[in-house]
Amino acid sequence: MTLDHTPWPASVAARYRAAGHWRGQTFGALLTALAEAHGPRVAVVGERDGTTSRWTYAEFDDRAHRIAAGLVDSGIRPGERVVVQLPNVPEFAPVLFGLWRAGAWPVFALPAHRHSELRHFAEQSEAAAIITVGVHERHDHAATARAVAADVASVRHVHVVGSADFDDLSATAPRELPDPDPSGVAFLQLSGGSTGLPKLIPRTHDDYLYSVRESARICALTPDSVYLAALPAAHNYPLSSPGVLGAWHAGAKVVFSPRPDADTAFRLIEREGVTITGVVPPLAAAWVQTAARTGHDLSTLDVLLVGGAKCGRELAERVGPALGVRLQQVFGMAEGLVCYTRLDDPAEVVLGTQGRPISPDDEVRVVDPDNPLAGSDDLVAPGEPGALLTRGPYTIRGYYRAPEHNALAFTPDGFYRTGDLVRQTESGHLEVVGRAKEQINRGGEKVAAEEVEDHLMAHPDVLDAAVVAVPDDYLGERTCAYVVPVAGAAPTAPALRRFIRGRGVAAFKVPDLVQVVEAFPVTGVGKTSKRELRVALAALVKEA
Ligand code: J2J
Repeated sequence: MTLDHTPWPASVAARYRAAGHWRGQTFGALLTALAEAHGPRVAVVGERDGTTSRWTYAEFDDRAHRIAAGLVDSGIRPGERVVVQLPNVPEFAPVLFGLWRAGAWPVFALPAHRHSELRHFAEQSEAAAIITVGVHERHDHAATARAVAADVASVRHVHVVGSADFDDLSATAPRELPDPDPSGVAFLQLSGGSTGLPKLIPRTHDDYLYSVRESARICALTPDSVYLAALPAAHNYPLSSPGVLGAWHAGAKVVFSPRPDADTAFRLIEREGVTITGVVPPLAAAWVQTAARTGHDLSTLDVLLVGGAKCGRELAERVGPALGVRLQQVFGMAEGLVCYTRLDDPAEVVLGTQGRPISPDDEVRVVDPDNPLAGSDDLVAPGEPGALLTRGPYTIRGYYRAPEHNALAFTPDGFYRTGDLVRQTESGHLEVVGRAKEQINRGGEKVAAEEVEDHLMAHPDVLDAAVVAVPDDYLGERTCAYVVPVAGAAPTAPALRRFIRGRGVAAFKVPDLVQVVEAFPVTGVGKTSKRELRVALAALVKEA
């Protein structure tokens, strides 16, 4: 039998259990324990359609039980996949734990995803259902979900939070359901991707709970902490680093911010006494700017995590003084490995590195950056930059249903090729110095070059396309699509951008710049040279 995912070797799993990393607890069981320990304390604050909800741990637990029972009654079986596309609404919390208690696997779509991505997730996972909202930020998510359901035969139900159907689900009488296997898959997270459509990442209860528990400890969360989910909570970073799950693990209060902008976030920080949150560098920069003129009292805010993309030294130095917080850099990935600077690290480490791994059992190898297939033995000299490989108690050994891709993305001895270029300091801290994957990091939002190229090439006027990153003061990087037209055609940049949008993709993937060129520079072997495209574009940007 071929498995859909690659488990850790039995001896390695036994070692992680013996070390106390994997404790055999499911997320459903965790919530039961939290409700017992913190029942009357507030767990969830969030707004939807102008109404604010405030649920205690006991209410959160009860809602999750009801939704689980409702899902099982609707025919959802353990191990079935359910695509979840929810913005930061309070229902995110009980839906997630309801799915876990039903034994179903959430597949985490981002609110920005559109038909093409949702359809891919549903097809790839053979999802049985989609859970979403109605109209949010002017997009009708329910309509998109229904269109996807019509396209993908496996999808039997679409549940829309806020609809009568969802109210029925949430009103089902709670009952005990069998607890799933804690060593089994709990959910599918999304990869930022570099080749084609995003890969699905199978994470287990055991491995993810370990990273969540340790993240909560490293970020010093206590029941008195208040975590603001400023970024979309389904993303691995606000979900788990330490994220909403880390906050609940500590018995803290989670506040869902409907949007990440400074005005919205600052209002909630003041109103709810937020102590900790996580943002991407462009957002940190915007918050720093707004802080100087805000009337809001941000004095409760103690820790600001910055990660998802490189936080430059200059920004790192401004964050603390401008916002009156302690900066914590975080470098993580949905595939596993997460590094933090520690709250007691010297300033030099906090300002100049992206931290060190969560676990003493995270294995990090920095290898020959010029050999894309370098193994875990091809190490660079200590302190030299190289390609980061990693293996450990919460880093996957393979993507979901992707054997060909896995053969490239993992070494034979199970290390994940992160595609990041790093330098490791003597103290073991990592500094991210670049990237060796065909991905653009647009202020923390990941764009796989090939995915956008494939969309462009579907246009009848386009012969060839190459999408590259261009430096950007605000986002760090923006996307530029180089396009070679078919003979006689003259596609324009606005038309191509419109075309991409019309194919139903997340707005952040629509190229920021489009350059129509006669031909691509080629390398010695006749391949499109993205490096030359980048150089050419840098020159163009300078001229402009
Ligand atoms: C440079 N690049 C970074 C950083 C991520 C915590 C934090 C972030 C993510 C995340 C996450 C970076 N400096 N500080 O899942 O749990 C780039 C790297 C990495 C990729 C992973 C978490 N922090 N990156 O961003 O799966 O290139 O996860 O490999 O979206 O983001 O992207 P993603």
